[in-house]
Amino acid sequence: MWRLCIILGFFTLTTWGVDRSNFKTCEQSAFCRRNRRMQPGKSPFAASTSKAVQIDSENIALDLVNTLNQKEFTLYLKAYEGPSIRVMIDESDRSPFKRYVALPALQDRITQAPVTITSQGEEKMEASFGKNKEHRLVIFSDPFKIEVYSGETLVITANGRGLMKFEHYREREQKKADVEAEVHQEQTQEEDATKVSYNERGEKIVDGEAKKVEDGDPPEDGAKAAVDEPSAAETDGEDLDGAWEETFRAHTDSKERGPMSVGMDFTFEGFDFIYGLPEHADKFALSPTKGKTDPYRLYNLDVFEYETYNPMALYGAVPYMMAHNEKHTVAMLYLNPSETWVDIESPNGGMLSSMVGFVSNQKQESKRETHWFSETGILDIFFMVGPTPQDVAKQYSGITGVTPLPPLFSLAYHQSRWNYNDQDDVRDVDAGFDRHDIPYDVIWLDIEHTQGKRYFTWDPVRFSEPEQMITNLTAKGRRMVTIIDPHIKRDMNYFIHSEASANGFYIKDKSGVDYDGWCWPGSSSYLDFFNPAVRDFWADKFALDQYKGSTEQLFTWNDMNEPSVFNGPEVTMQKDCKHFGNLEHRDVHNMYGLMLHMATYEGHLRRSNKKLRPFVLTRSFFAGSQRYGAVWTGDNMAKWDHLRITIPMLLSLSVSGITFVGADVSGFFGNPDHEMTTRWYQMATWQPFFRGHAHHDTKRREPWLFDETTNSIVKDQLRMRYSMLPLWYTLFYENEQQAQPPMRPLWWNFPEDTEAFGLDDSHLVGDTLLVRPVLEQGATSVNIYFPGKDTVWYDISTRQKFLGGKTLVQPVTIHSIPVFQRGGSILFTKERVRRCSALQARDPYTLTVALDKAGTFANGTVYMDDEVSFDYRKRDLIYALAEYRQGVLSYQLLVGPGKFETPAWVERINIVGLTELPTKITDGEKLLEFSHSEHTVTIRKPAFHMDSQWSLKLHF
Ligand code: NBV
Repeated sequence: MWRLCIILGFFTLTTWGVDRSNFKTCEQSAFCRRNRRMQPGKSPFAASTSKAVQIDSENIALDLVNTLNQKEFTLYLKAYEGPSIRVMIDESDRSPFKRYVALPALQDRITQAPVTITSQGEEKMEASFGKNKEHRLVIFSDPFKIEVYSGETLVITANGRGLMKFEHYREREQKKADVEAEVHQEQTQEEDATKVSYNERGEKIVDGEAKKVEDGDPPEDGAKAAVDEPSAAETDGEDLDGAWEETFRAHTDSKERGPMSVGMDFTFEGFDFIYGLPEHADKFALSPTKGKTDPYRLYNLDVFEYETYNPMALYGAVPYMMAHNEKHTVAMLYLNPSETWVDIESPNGGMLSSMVGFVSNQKQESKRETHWFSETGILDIFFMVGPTPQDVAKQYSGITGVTPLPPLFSLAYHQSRWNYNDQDDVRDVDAGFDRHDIPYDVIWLDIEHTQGKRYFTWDPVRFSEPEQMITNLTAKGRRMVTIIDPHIKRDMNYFIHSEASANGFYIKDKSGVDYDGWCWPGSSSYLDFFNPAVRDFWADKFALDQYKGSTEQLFTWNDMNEPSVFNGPEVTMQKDCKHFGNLEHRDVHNMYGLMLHMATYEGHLRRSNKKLRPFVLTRSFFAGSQRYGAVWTGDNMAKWDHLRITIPMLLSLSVSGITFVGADVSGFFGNPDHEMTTRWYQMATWQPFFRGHAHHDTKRREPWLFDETTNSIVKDQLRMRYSMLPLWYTLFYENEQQAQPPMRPLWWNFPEDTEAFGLDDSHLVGDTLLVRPVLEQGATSVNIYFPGKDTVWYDISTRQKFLGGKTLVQPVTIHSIPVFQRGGSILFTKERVRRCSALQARDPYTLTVALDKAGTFANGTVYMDDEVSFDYRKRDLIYALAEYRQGVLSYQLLVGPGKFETPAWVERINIVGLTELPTKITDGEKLLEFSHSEHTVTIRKPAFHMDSQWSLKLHF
């Protein structure tokens, strides 16, 4: 009963949005308080730079000491191809406790490269890295700090503000004395700020007395949030309880290993714009937090009805940050999967971010100071030195990997709902799309399709013939996805549970028995995916003879993998739970979702004997999750601010390596009106993962249920998406090859265009399209920024030309959103209307050649393969380049075709942006017919083949 009350309480209390009291503030987290209270100053750490050792050509080591307590640490330097450089700081080998290094986030084959000590002495040492040793890293001994140089430019300083903390492991008896000594030292460094706190009413508590906070007097140091029972003593750090045990609401976290936190400051030198750090429902360019809000929190949580524009934690975490200015792009990965907070400060309160034009005059002011701290683990930091966004993405992909090319159908439109009720409902929805001539590829089944929330089973009444149901869809070229969550119903008659409990495959609670938490099936246990045997066990469950009723065309959706535990602290698992390998849950929390995703992906691989490409969607993620498939932004709402936040959320993910991303269309909770539905479909048409999905309490939303106008716009949008599938598919192939995100910010391809740095309302698709969705209710016009001074842009529907480097106000109607093709690009589309992507496979292509400003040049690539298998890795594919140069349009294969065959041909070529009309167009001796309108020359049926070279010539 008490459990039911907790669950009902959780869902009813939160009817109007997130119940913030379910989630910790920094002040309610002991290690966050301890770290955030530190004041910049002289770091107590010293490095013995003169004794640094070149272990081999790829590894350097040196000792560090905490001069306050003489505790010893080791710093390792490693470099990787790309290049990137890694700094690992851990307790010295003599420590009795081995801390966790988050290796599963890294890709299997991570190629080390030389890093060489070039000078060393008492004060500092230098090491060079990079192909031509062009980059370097300088380590200063006392106080310890690190400078990272990209070429000759200082780009990142680590511990420059002396905020490094490394709470060494200590045996229990010793612990209190050690912590007391440290806290005493910190206090002597701290100033009066530590005596300041804030109570629930937002009143300032100075030396224990409450004072009203004046307007414009923001809380400092994260103290805004209320403490359970705040006392001046506690916020002063004199109370050490939090280091050994802490209580949040009804949950007490026993910390048998005591204080283990680590932290460090990183200053991005010369940068006013930093990005990344998903997942937060916040602006794309990250805002200063210090003195304003809580730090950005990275702690994977199931946040019901999340709020926009704040730094609260959400479902996933990528501790990755990118900094960009006109000359440089750099990034860092702070590889730590325990709870992490990140404070951001800008020397001038972030004013420059909003005054972009000002940036170049104020170079000396430009920097972003960040402070990262985690509950446990080591300091393990990778620096990517750029200098371009493209370089950074490649360097980062060398470490955590890329998104493997998805099967084509998964880039098409998905129709989901919690729930499609039974197999008749599935049949009707499927038929509805056909009846209304609307394309779609995949229908999804949520938790109700199972027998009592037992994953890998089917409700015997409502889904009595699953295989038939799936085969009916597959016969039309469509697919199905079912949800598979990681909480396992504790029912001995359920095969997954009986096998898992017999094998000891569950996470244990602190007393060592199988953890029992409350989730959809009721009392549930959670598989320990950190155990390789469990991942194996799980992967085998996808075999067709184990997952009864499944077929190779059934794909998977992993939800609730933060993990979500309804009666757990902050709706997740107790941190003192125990995993395989002597790990506490706190050590690996942010990676649980990744490990499930990994095991599910492996299951898909195995069931087809590694022939077919998996498709697995996950809600929770970590650095490296891109290797296993797609991510969506969880339970958003049918509200305009949620529609708006989708762009910055997906951009943050995309630049952080997680590129196959989307959000529920048109908001999971609530009932969007016609306008919002329209605007959401128009926006999502241009985002990587495109799925309509809704809560069971919402009205049904299959497109034909909308009013006539909305239905017809949505239908047009879906057809537009299908016509653009060649573009998406090519971009995802290029993403696997070159690590460039398909959905990207404007500055990615216009890195010097400062106007683009702070934009949240538009994005690029590849380097070809500029998309400016309509994000405001009732909008009749929008501001559009066209990047690139020397660039021209063509409206994809009117072909009207716009000059880059300008913001224009453009009228909009409900019928479309502004989308432009870059002058200088060639776009490949498939224009025939089909019911699903599989039916387009043999369809002809249309090429739209949008000429550059001079009207003389354009190019573009296209990719084709069998759309489902891994044969493309044997080069059975076509990757081709079309190029227009001074009147000649040529098409040549860059890779392939190998064994790949296609009858696809070119049915139309549009050339936009010619300065004069051609007198004739020829293909060798042959004359090609063409027509023209104001902006475009169109060649119909040139009948070129897509699997061989061709060219044509325009004569003027
Ligand atoms: O499985 C039910 C839902 C699902 O539809 C949604 O997409 C997930 O984000 N799930 C969360 C659990 C319940 C949410 C209230």
